[in-house]
Amino acid sequence: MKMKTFRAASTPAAFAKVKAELGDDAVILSNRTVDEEGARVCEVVAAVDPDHGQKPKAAEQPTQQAAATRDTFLDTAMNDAVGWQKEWGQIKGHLMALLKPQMRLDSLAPRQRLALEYLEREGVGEEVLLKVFCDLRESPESPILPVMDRMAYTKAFGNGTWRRRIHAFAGPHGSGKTSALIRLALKEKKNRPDARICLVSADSGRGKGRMVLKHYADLSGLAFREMNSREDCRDVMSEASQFDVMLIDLPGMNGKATLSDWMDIMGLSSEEDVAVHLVLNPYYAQPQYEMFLKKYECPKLASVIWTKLDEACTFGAILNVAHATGLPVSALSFGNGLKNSIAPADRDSLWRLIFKRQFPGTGNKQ
Ligand SMILES: Nc1nc2c(ncn2[C@@H]2O[C@H](COP(=O)(O)OP(=O)(O)OP(=O)(O)O)[C@@H](O)[C@H]2O)c(=O)[nH]1
Ligand SMILES: [Mg+2]
Repeated sequence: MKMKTFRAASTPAAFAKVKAELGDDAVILSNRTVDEEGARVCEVVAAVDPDHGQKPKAAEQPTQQAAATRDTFLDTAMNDAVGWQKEWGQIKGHLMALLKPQMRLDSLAPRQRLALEYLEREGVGEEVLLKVFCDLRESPESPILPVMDRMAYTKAFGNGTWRRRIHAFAGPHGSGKTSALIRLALKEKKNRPDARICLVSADSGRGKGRMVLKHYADLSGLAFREMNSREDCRDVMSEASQFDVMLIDLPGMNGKATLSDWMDIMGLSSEEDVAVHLVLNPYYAQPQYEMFLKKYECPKLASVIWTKLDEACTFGAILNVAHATGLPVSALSFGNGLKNSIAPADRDSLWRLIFKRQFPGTGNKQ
């Protein structure tokens, strides 16, 4: 990864320099205004993977003989990840077309059939429906929820449930990362008034999010730090042991940038005590989820926080993402106000939301 700092009189001029030198694949790591000999200049730190997009040279391509081993074959296939995924998607499509007629709903108990039909209307994907169908058919006498527990589970955010001290909020632009972070921090403060909580803004590109975070930190007596470079990150991490909880507001990833690369560049990937929570809304189209899950995939990913539930009319995406990632749901947000609009997720609230459209603790229906 090649990293470089660019300075110019304005942000567009600095971005133009980045593009001219590092090309379109450059990832913007920070963007701020600095003082240079009395003048205000824009400073942009950008990085690019020099190997990105380069095809291996002919001499480096595996020979037919070498490709004969299983590992080399797999490596070669995975290097062509786009083609491989496309093919796998097609194979899955064919499999589903073959399996769907086997999914005979009349072989289920009536209430099981109703539950499955309901989930289908909620936008639960075919692959997930088939799994639910098989599980239900295996247990015709069983109530629905114990079977559904195999599809999705919760791990409530806060209140000492999580062993990790540092929690980073990642996700697409505007998904509700900063709001969720602030509201969960305030909840934690209320539940544990003695807890030492630090809010960290790593989203320097978006002045508003940073200001809002600082504002609430000042207002509520929480510590506030900024993290715009690898050095800042190292400093913030060195302070982590002084806090009980550290909540980091990560930036949305632009263009081809991935969270995993960003974490590597910032030095966060090697931090043991970090859990990343993916903040998503339940009303994206399925291909969009697939894209986000790739973009935000990283070894530290530990849960999904669902926000803007109040703006959604179906909740099937929650099960689809749980199935695709195997991650628990840690919080549910259902309003843009500060009060009574977010709740740590628990089993009861998850299934009430999905099957009854009730928001946590309110009994309110969508
Ligand atoms: N209706 C509704 N609005 C929400 C919810 N959570 C957040 N919002 C609103 O969504 C908008 C974006 O929220 P942010 O917290 O700024 O989102 P973000 O992911 O930090 O956005 P960026 O930093 O710009 O990427 C704000 O207007 C929030 O008030 C929710 O659960 N319901
Ligand atoms: Mg934000």
